[in-house]
Amino acid sequence: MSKIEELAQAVESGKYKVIEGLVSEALNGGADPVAVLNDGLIKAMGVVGNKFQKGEAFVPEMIMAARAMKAGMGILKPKLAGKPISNLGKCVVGTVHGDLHDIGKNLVAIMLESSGFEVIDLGADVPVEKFVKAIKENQDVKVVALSCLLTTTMPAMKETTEAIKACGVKGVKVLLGGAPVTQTFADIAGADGYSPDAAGAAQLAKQLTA
Ligand code: B1M
Repeated sequence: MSKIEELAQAVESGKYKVIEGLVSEALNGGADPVAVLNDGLIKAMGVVGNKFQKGEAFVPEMIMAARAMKAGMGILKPKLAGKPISNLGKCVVGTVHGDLHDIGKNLVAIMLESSGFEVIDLGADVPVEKFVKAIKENQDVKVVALSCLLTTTMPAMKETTEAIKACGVKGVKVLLGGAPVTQTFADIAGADGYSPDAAGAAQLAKQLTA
């Protein structure tokens, strides 16, 4: 079994205490950080999610897996982010209100930062007003990246997008993403773009602000 497979199994089993060591071993053994992320951490989270859907795993298992993912990201983040190449302006990032999922949002923040944006991360379960306040209080906000993981919080994506567009600060691009979101939904919500993954979100942010 490869180190990455071992890592994925440990995340699936929620063995968060061994994750830092396994990520370090994989990296020291020459594994590509992006492969460690995609084939190790993210893949395992998908497996846990599928088990949850089938009633084979429950919320405590999801919490353990999320804790494992967080431990792994602590080691992986510096390898993924590197140093910002330039200052492309500010991006406000957050998971919309009602939604506590923040792992994908954190990845989006890392990718934006590594692309040269200054990231203002508002966290998860963020009220509409907090996004608007962040845009008004920080000059040079070019992009707002909104995340949601629940179908029930998709309306909050639309509500937040509409409030940002109506807040009086011109030129701010709104990007949407997260498992239930599609390009069609992003169009309906009035957003400027959609990306299925974190790397794509950073690319799109650069394109839209070039
Ligand atoms: Co929850 N959960 N969860 N959960 N959870 C899901 C999302 C679920 C799909 C599981 C399932 O049923 N298969 C399901 C949602 C079903 C639905 O709505 N259709 C679900 C549910 C039901 C729930 C609760 C309601 C469970 C309950 O209490 N009964 C509850 C809701 C709490 C709340 O938010 N109010 C809940 C709670 C939790 C935990 C707290 C236990 C934990 C979250 C911990 C945390 O985030 N700190 C958790 C977890 C871990 C999951 C799963 C297993 C993993 C999510 C994850 O982190 N994936 C998830 C199942 C799954 O996804 N397979 C599940 C890894 C992450 C890297 O992927 O966030 O999708 P993701 O990000 C991707 C892309 O989506 C994209 O980029 C990333 C990849 O590069 N992306 C963006 C994300 N945001 C973007 C923004 C962008 C662009 C791209 O901006 C432009």
